[in-house]
Amino acid sequence: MTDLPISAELIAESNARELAALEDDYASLGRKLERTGIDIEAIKSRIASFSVAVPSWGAGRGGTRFAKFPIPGEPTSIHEKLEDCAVIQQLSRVTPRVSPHFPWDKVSDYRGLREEAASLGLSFDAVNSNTFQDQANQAHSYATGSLSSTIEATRMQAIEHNIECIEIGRQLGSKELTVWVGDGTNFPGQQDLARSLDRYLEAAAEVYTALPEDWRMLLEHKMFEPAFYSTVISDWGSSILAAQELGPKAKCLVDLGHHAPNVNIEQIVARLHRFGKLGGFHFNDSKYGDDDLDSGSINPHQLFLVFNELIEAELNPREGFNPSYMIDQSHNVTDPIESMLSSAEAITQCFAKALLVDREALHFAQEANDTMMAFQALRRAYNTDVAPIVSQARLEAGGAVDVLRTYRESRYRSRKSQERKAVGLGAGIV
Ligand code: PSV
Ligand code: MN
Ligand code: MN
Repeated sequence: MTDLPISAELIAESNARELAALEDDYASLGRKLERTGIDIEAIKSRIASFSVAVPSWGAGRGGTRFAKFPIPGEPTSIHEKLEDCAVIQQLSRVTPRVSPHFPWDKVSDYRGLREEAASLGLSFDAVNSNTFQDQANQAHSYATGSLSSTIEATRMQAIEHNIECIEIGRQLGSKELTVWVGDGTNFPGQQDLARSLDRYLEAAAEVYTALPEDWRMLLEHKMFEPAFYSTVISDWGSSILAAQELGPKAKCLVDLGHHAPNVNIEQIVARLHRFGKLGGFHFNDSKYGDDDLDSGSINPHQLFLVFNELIEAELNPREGFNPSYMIDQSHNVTDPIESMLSSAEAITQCFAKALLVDREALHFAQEANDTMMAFQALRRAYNTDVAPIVSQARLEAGGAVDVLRTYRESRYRSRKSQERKAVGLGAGIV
C-alpha cells in the first residue's frame, strides 16, 4: 500500500485523547445491554463486518441545477476523488468501496485505476451508467429518452453505453451495473405510457444479456425529476415488474429519496425482499423529493426501520438476499468528506440499533397482537445510544474514534487546496 492520505500517527494521537471516555462508555453500555441478555461483543463483531460504498460523484460538491459553489481543494478527477474516498475509509473503516459513474469517471486505463484504488485501500462497487445527460460528441441526444427512446439509434446508443459500463466494471473488479434512466414526459399525451415501457424492457433486456454470469443489474426507480408528468421506471412496482421480466440477475435498488411523499419505504423493502428482488440501496435523506441530503439527517427513524426490515429479511432469507449498500448524496453546503463521514456513521448506527431489537419480544408481541409492546421492542432499541459500539469497532479496525475532529485536525482539505486546481464556477452542474 502506498502512502495513505491521513497519517497513522495523527489518527493514533487523536484516538489517545478519546480512549478513556470511550472505554468508560463502552463498558457502561456493555453492562446495560447485558441486563437484557445482549452481548455487546457480538454486536460489535457484526458492526466490524458492515460496510457501505461511497459514490465517486459524492466526493465533489454536487450543487443544484441552480448553482454550484465549489470549495477550494475540491476533487476534479476520479484520481482526486479516490484520494478523498480513501480519507473517508481511513477514518470511518466502513467505506472500503467506491461506486463509479460513467462517463463522469472515464479514464484510459481501468486496470491501472483499479490498482490505484487498491493502493489507497479501496476497491470498486457497482458501476453506474449515465444516459440522462448528453456528452460532447455524442451521436444521438437523450433529450427525449434513452433506453425507452422512440428513436432506435438512440436506444442502441444507450444499450451500448450500458454494455461499455459492464466492460469497464469487469476491469475494475465490479460485479453490478446500476441503471437509472430519467426517461419520462412532462405532458399528458407526450408519449404512449405502455409503449415507452415496452421499449425500455426490450432495450434493458439487451443490456441484461450482456451481463456476466456472476453479475447483477440493479434497476433504480425514481418517481419524478427530470420528468415531471411521468417517468418510465417511476416506482417500486414498475421496478419489480421490470426486474421479474428481465430475469434472476435483475434486482431492484431503493434510493431513499426516490419515492412518492410519505410512502412507507420500509414496507417497500420488505415487499421487494419477499419476492427475492431486493438488490440494494442508495442511502440519503429527503424532506421533499430527491433532495440527496445526508443520510439520517432528516428522518433517522425511517433509516432504523429500513434496517429493522433488513435484519428480519436476514432471518427469513429469500432467494439471493445480498443487498448492496451505497450512499448517494451530494452537497452544496458542506465539505463532502465530512458529510460522507457523518452519513456513514449514521447508517452504521441505525444498523447497530436494528441489531439490538429484542426479536423474540417483538415477534411474541406481534403474534399476541400486543401493539404497544411490539412498538416498545423497536422503541427500546431505537432509543439506545449505540455510539460507543460503533466507535469501538472503528477504533479496533484502525479508524478514528471521533471521525470529524480527526479529519479537521488533519487539515486535509486545506492541504488539497494548495495542490489541486480550482473548480471553475458553473462547471459540472448536473
Ligand atoms: C438519480 O437521481 C440518482 O439517484 C441516480 O442514482 C444517479 O445515478 C445519481 O442520482 C447521480 O445523479
Ligand atoms: Mn440514486
Ligand atoms: Mn437521486
